[in-house]
Amino acid sequence: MLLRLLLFVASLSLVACSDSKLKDEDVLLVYDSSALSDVADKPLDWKDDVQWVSALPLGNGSLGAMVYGDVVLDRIQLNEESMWSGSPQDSDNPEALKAKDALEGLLADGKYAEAQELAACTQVCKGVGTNRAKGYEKPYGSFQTLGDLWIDLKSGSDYTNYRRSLNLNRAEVNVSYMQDGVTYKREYFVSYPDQVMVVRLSADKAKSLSFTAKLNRPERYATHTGSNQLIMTGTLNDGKGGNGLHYVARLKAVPTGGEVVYTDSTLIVNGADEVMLLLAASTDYKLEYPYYTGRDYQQLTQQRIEQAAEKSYQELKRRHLDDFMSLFGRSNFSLKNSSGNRYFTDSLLYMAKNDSIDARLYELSFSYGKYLLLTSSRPGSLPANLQGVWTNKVNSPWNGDYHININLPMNYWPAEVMNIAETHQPLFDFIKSVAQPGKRTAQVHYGLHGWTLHPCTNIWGFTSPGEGISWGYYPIGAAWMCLDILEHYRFTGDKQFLQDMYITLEGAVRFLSEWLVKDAKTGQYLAGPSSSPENAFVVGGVRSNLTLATSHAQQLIWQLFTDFMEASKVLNISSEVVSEVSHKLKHLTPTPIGKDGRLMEWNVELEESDKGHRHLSHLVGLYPGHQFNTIHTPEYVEAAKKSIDCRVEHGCGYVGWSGAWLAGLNARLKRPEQAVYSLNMVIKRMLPNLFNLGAPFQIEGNFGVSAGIAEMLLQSHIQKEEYRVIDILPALPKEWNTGHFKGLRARGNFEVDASWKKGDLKALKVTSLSGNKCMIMYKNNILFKGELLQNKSYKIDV
Ligand code: FUC
Repeated sequence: MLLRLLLFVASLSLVACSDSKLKDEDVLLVYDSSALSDVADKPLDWKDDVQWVSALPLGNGSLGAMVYGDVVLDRIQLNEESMWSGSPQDSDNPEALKAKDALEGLLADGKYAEAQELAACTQVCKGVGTNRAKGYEKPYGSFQTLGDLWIDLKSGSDYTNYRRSLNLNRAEVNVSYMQDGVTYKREYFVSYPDQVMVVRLSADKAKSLSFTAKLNRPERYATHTGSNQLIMTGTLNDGKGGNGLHYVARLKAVPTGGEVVYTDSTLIVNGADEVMLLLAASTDYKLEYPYYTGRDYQQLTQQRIEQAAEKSYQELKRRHLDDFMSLFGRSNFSLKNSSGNRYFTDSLLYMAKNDSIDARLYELSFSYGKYLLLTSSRPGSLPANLQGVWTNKVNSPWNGDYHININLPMNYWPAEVMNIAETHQPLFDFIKSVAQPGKRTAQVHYGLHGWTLHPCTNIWGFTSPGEGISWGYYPIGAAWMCLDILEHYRFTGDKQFLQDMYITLEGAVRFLSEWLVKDAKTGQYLAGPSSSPENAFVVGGVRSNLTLATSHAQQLIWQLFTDFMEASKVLNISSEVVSEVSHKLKHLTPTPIGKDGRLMEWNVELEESDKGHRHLSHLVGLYPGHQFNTIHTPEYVEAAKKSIDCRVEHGCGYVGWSGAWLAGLNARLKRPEQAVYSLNMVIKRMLPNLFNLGAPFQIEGNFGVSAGIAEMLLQSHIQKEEYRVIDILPALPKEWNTGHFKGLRARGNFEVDASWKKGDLKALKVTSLSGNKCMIMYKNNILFKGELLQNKSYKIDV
């Protein structure tokens, strides 16, 4: 490490005047030290976690792999998106409805402590719910590791020239080293078109490859051989004392030279020149309410592996690269003062932790979020969960589930702006699916129409509240989940999609519209009993969480209703729900501003128990929502600044996603230095493989950072009359003095490229993919106002 740092210092001037243009193949995480193998036999302890977050992630939405790349005993930790324990459960609690009116009454009278007590025994799920994040042996379940592929090369002699890298542009890991005069290479990728993982081992001397491969997992597995494959199968715990999902993983070797022998527990290769390993895996899970099962996983995986084995390595690779590079390459971001790839990723991180953030790390962070979304969320897959598609545990942190009160929404913040809207599809399929059990929850808990869900959900359609009020009572969940629907439409202009999602959107709207409480004095509409995740206030020394009309709930409802009205207008739909929502939207009680000028978190001035709380829930209307913005609501913008500054002053931002959220908020406030400061908080704490550190690894911080960077470069959330406002470099910090971005998307279906030098915009190209009107702004000046013809690129005078 020391040597690398010295090299860095010595070559700084060289870096500064070098050509900073990012070449495709430059988007790399690169390491020169081998992952350690001394913890290989202890798969679940903390030491292993340290190794795990040094391993390099690959994936295709459904399959995930973490490549350790060790010379002697390679380990590839495996995931399959639906490896979930648990099973469907009825956890809706009829006691909730009986107490609903009393709860509203107590809150209307300001009797918060009593309300909290009543809620604690009524407004929670029936049964054990998520089991407070230890759901793996309960019906709630947990996302689990598929296990490990071990490749034991049994060669203990010294090696040199070790290098391990992850090429983000090609979604490929490479390992190379020299041993006994032979250069060995390994290439790993997970193919979306062929739905298999491919590992090629090669050497520059014939017959040099001999190894034994195994598959195992921490529990519930057996291996056998058949059809020239090593096969691992098992059933997962259903959480009710029986068996849940069935799974299979199949491993096959295609050698050049040498021989392959399969036993019931191993795949042995002797004296090959080169070997291609193929792995396919699946469970019998189906995203179909109410049973969630029925996929022919055996047949599917058998077909996938045999079809892949008929193709050459080159063909599989070409198909993988054609698919991945065409998506990844649509956008990029590059800074002039970046060091390119001269420095190893761990050196860049080491410097960052010592307050010297190389511009390269911003570029990598931007690209990494894009990479991780493309590898954990693709059409046909489940959405990216709390850890994307990667976990090495049987009980993942927070069950590796879907948290709605920030984490799942943040996962998708970069999807549209980074021009990879395809990654958004799994979220929409999932929303449609949870809307079904969510209908039952809306009826049982609230006696209302439509559907809802609370802060935690899983692949089994769990939509009830959690078992604790402070975090688990969140009737507003569907509102946040559904915001992505209109965002996708605004970015793509896809009316068919909007039509397809309308009923689901209407269901969420219907529930919330009925849930509103009319204030007898003002006639305004207040959100029902709700929390401001996961903050508390203190009254008379007692901590409570619930009030009517929390700012968070009011803002989400405003956004959802606004979105619904827009969708109804686009689709030319008028209905009773539309008229009702149009009326209620006009009479929603506004977010109040406090005596100290801050945007208030609750609808009366209450002292927050944690002034630096990590959640920024009462600012959701500023970002990612559109309710508050610099053009239409300057007074709220000022109040938001005060709220944010107070939060930061008291320590907010040190949880990855929280810092990333602050970056986006500050970008919307056009505060570049605060935005980059927020990003730095997250970047400095990244794990060795650049995974975001939540408390353990949580992926939404990675996505939030990418989205935050994009928000600093380009904004399009404001519609002014018939013009979409496209703001170029709205929050450019001095650290990013010279650079360019390409292929970012703006709402209204525009694609934008820009370059700048010494802080000034130098070139700008805008393409309208729908032929829409826009107003292009730079530093508060209008560069262009008018209509752009469809599919024509315009160079805008700067
Ligand atoms: C929310 C957050 C926690 C964590 C969890 C997964 O509940 O408050 O910090 O991110 O989700």
